[in-house]
Amino acid sequence: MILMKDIIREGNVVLRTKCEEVPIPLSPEDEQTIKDMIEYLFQSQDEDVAKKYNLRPGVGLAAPQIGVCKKMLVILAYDEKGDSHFYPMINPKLVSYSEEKTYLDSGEGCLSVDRDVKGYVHRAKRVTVETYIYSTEKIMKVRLRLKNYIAVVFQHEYDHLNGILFVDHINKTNPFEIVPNSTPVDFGQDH
Ligand code: K3U
Ligand code: NI
Repeated sequence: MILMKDIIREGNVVLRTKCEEVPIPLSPEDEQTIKDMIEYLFQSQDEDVAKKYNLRPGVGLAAPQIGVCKKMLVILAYDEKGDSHFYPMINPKLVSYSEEKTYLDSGEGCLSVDRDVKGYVHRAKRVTVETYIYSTEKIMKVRLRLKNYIAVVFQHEYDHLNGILFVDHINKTNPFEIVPNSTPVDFGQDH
C-alpha cells in the first residue's frame, strides 16, 4: 500500500527526470507498480480509508511520484458533468492538442508539492492520446480524446513523465494572467 511517506516531493531529482518506456508485456514488477498506483487513487478517494491512513486525495498519479521513472500514469476522476473516468495508462503519447486552451479557476495542486501555489495553468482544452490501457485481463492499445477537466488532469500527469511540475507553467510576475483563447473549465454551480 502506498502511503504519503512514499510520495516523492518537490526537490527530488526523480521528479525532474524524463521517464523511460515500459516494455510490453509488463514485467511482474511494472505490473505491481501500476496496481499500487491504482490502489492509491481508489483508497485516497475513500473518505474512511483516507482518514485512517492520512492519505491526500488524488485524481491522478504518475509513476515518478512514487520513485519509479517509467511512463505509467493513472487517472481516476469525475468530469464536469459528473461522469467517471478511469484510465491506467502505460506509455501514453500526446498525439495532438487543440489551440483552444482551458484552466482550473481554483488552480492546480500536486501530491508532490507541499506548498500552496496560486495561479492559473493554461492547458490544451482537448487532447488526443495514444496509450496502452492496463487491466488484469489484457492490455489494449487505444486512442482517447479527452477534454476539459479530464484533459487538464491528463496533461498534469503527462508532465510528470517529462520532469515537469504544474508550478513551472505559472507566470511568475502575473500568476493569474489570462492567455488568449483560454476559458475556465465549467463545473456548473454545484461544484
Ligand atoms: O485535485 C485534486 C482532487 C482530489 C480529490 C477530489 C478532487 C480533486 C487533488 S491534487 C491531484 O489530484 C493531482 C495529483 C498528482 F499530484 F499526484 F498529480 C492531480 C491534479 C490536480 C489538479 C489538476 C490536475 C491534476
Ligand atoms: Ni502532480
